[in-house]
Amino acid sequence: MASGVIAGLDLWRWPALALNARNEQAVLTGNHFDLVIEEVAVNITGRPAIATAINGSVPGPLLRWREGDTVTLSVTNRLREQTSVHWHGVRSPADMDGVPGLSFPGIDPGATFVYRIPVRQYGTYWYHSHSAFQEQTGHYAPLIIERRDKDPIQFDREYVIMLSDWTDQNPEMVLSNLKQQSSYYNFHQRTIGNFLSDARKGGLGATLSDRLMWGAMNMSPTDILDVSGATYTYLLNGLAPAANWTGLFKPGERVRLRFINASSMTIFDVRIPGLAMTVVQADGNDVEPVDVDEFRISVAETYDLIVQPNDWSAFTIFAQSEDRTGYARGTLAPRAGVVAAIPPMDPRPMRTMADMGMGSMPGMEMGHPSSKLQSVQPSPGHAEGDMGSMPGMEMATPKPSPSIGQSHLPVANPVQLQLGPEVDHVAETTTDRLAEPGAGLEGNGRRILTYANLRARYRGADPRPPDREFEFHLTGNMERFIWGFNGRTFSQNAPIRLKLGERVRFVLINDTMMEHPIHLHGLWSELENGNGEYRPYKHTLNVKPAERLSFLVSADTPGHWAFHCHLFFHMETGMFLTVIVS
Ligand SMILES: [Cu+2]
Repeated sequence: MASGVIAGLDLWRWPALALNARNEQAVLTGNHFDLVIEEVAVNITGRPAIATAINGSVPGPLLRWREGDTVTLSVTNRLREQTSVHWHGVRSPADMDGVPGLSFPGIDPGATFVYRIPVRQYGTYWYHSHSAFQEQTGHYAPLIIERRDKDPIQFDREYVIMLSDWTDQNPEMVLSNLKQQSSYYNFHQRTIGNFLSDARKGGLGATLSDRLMWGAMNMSPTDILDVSGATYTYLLNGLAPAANWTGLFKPGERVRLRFINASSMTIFDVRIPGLAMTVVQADGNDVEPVDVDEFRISVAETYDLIVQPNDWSAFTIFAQSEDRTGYARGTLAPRAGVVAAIPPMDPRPMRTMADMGMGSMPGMEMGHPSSKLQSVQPSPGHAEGDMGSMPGMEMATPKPSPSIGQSHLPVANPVQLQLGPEVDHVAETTTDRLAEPGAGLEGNGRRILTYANLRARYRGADPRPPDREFEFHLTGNMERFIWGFNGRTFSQNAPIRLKLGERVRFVLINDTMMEHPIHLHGLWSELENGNGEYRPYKHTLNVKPAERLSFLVSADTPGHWAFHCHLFFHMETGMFLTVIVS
């Protein structure tokens, strides 16, 4: 089934829904908030389903806090299972961070838990469950913190644009399908027809060796996102595309759009055809304005943009999933009911040898599909793997990338990766990819935001260089759908221990061929992207396949903190660590 057919079917079902869909979102302000978590009946796709809602809606109510206040939030659990609320990107005391089993017990059925948070920041954030499968079933909502000082960003009106992915399937079933067959939701596997046409274009030998190589790795270059539009409906402020969430403007106004990706598994590419966008914040922190035509927003990230529509036309907010199996859509319009064209989706990206970490290896010999997995012991300085003696792909000894350009400290915990059930692939070469737009966005003629463009508006608060460096390999076995750090899953990994007050560097090395949005709770992640003291402060860093990047952390708040991939099913299957600051 082609994605166009899927989208077409959904559109066919949606018009009736569009009539009663809600365009406006509940907003709660002040410094005390009452939230109730309960199941509600919804109809998002044309079929009735049950969602986990906050105060009866999906997404839940927008909370507006004010920097400098202390807020209290009473959260009442009316579910039959435990719940929790995690304030994503908010620097709170650890026992208010809301991750059950770390510095917080969770909220039992029938119980009310009161969060108390001194608000020490501003910007666009969101909140969501950290319990069971609740986030995937609707337990998420936006959070805006207003600046105490005058906001240097000028705008006449603002809208929150919350993107998410909805499935009528039980998420436990989605995960079980992925575990049985990781390509379950991937209808774009290459066929014999593709093979013949590729062979005509690229020659039989090249095509055959390409197929053998991917086959030897049990991988497919069409593995872009694990869960696709085959089961997901992509939502903008809780509404399906045909329901067309609409925000109004008067021509000439500066409109601030606060984009939040509250998806469980979906990375979006966002543009508003006909409008230039100026990026002014990333993950809640001001950045030097960057003019773009399009940006990629990974799961859990937020970006604030200014647009200035100057005439009486409508504009489509178009957020296509990275794998191009569907899109979320809304409209900016000078009056209700006016719509603009929906652009066609871009071509589906394909993973490349660079994504495999094979970019710099000419003449790789393939054709050893049954070669045994080798254990590898990567360490800096042991970069020249003995390639000749190892068959196929599995000899991969990761090489430290020379391209970050930072002076590297001795690694605090040298990482040893064992190929086996938890790791099916290790990138041979990992590189700095911060200036690359990402899979599917190269060469489309549009100006794409990259991480290299993000320059903080203010100098970093902690000028100290790091004392220690920690290396984290992002690893997985795609076939078995197991994900982890350093070749181990959550239960196999010991916590990372930091001393209160110390300054450290975290190095992330992506040995997989998928993006991973890595989120460190409670502490800022200062991305080392070449902007010196003007490093952007982020809470979630999207790491590309075969990418190596680093960020600095000031361990200034004690407690047990979660450090995990924000792709929901990657976290669930092991890509989760505990960081203890004491
Ligand atoms: Cu991941």
